[in-house]
Amino acid sequence: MTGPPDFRLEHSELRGDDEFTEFSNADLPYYSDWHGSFEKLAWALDEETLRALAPDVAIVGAPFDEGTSSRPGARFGPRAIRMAPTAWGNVDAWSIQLDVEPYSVLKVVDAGDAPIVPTRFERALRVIHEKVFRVASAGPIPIVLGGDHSITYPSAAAVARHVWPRKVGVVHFDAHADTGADQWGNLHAHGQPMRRLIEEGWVAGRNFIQIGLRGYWPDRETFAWMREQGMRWHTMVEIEERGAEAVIADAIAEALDGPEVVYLSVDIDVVDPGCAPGTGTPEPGGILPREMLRAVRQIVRAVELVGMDVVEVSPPYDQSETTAMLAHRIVMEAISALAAKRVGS
Ligand SMILES: [Mn+2]
Repeated sequence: MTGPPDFRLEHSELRGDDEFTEFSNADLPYYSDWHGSFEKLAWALDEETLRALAPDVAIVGAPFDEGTSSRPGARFGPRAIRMAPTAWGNVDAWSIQLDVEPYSVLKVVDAGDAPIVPTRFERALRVIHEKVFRVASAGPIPIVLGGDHSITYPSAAAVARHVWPRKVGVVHFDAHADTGADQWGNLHAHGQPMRRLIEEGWVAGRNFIQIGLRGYWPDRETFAWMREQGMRWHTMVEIEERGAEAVIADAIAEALDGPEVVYLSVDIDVVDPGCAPGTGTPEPGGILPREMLRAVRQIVRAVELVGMDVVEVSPPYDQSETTAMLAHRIVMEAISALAAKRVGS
């Protein structure tokens, strides 16, 4: 009698040079792109098309939520944000807030999703990095739709790599610092991206500025690590006491204390869950949508924006598409602010 077979738990992720094109569009999961572009904008799915169209801004989807620690669903974020019922898809769109017609000033395209497939965590982060790097290298400012916050590590690193040797400051809106050492042993889950960006040297700690922190995570030890890195943060309590506009002005100055350019990362959970319920790790007591939109306008007009992401929209937990609409509007305010800056309105 021979014994039972060995339990061969082999690593299932393939390794190869062609990971990016490993799957055809038809192979990608149903929630990946191809349903409709952001704002019905033209697609620019490959580098050749991007270079031919020479856009100012390109939307990129990162449908990935395997970094979540609590409620999943952010893989459906790009699709929901693209399809938010506030989309006009109208070249005449005029911003009442900024007195500008964004699409008559800027060329904006949708570069589609990074070719992510579920169950392959590391590959997902690699193809996000590659996609964002390819888009940025072709010219436009990438605006990435998450996905959970783990996508900011490959995305911000891609933008920092593109602008190198210029230094990037980060303005990061979030209820949580996302600077944890690991999450059940995983270094790249959605509670770790900011720590990896600093540890690996993509962004200097002192130019990593966080806004909206509150609640009960991370712990004291993690905040001590953040202090050692020279990180600066503005809690929700500070916003309550000083008002958002003054706090944002400080954050801009701190991010640009050295660097010339800024990457903006918006975790939708910085907004109060009463106004943005569709997210994985809600934290009561957040900012209002109008403060968020105003902050985006304030920042984008003041800095040279080189990249941006809007993350943690989880449509299965959303109500009446409220959260997807807000995320859509955050992107719209950034595009309109870029346009307003261009024409000086
Ligand atoms: Mn986050």
